[in-house]
Amino acid sequence: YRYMANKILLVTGATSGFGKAIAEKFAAAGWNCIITGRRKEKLEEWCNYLQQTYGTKILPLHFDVQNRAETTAILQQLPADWQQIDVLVNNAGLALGRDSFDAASLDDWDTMIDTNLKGLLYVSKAIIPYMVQNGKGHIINIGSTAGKEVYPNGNVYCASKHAVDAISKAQRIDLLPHRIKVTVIHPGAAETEFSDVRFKGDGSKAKAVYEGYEPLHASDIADITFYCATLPEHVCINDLVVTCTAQANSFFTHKNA
Ligand code: NDP
Ligand code: 8X3
Repeated sequence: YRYMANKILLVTGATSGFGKAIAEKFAAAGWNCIITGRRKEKLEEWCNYLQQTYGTKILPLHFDVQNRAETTAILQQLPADWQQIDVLVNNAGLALGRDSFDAASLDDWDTMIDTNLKGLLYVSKAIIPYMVQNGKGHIINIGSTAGKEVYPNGNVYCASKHAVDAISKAQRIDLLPHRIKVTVIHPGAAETEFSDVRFKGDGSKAKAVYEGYEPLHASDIADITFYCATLPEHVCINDLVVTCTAQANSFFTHKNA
């Protein structure tokens, strides 16, 4: 691919999984990257690795997307040479628990809504003015197959990802006059820290999710995100569902016995 200097990516949730791989893919292609996450040490470690390995500029910003005041203050005051953001990837997100609607915890629901939905809104609202100012931009939201179908015990996680789908459609309509592209990528099962987080550190439960088939890798989503981000100016992939070959949808994965 073309080596692209002076392009700027902002990806949220870059301390792990998709976000980490996305930052690496873009840095390897010469992009300068703003990477974010709550875990400061992991963020700084990844920042140093990317800078040393690829020689591009990396700006690590450490905040919790659930915190509206902090998220807004940090993102509204980006250093002048970081304001020409070409691509924003709204990736930070999580599932917590896989419990039936009557048994699930309200705290888990709050956290998922505050992160997957409200966090995405706070970040978008802070970054869109730069894109408007620049006269162009590209927002890539990470949804999920859980944003296309509701599966048993998926309740509020699925709802939060359906909301990401709806918000992506809304952004696409309303931001059209500013030449801002909006893409939503809906991945199926991928082995990241996702299930460790969902099952709150129960490693065997997390591992079982990916047994008997080859799930997506974080690098697959990074490659696809990069492809979407580097199409010609007049081309926009609006909505993309991607699963591993063994998975048909939220309900059906062909597992070896
Ligand atoms: P990981 O758990 O590996 O990564 C999640 C990232 O989000 C971490 O970098 C984490 O950073 C960040 N994050 C979580 N909460 C917050 C917060 N409150 N503030 C800031 N950053 C936060 O999971 P994935 O890479 O798999 O998940 C990335 C996205 O992809 C999520 O939106 C997820 O819902 C979605 N997805 C995942 C799929 C999968 O099967 N893995 C499939 C479909 C969609 P830190 O903890 O340092 O804050
Ligand atoms: C993550 C994939 O199927 O666990 O969004 O919801 S799934």
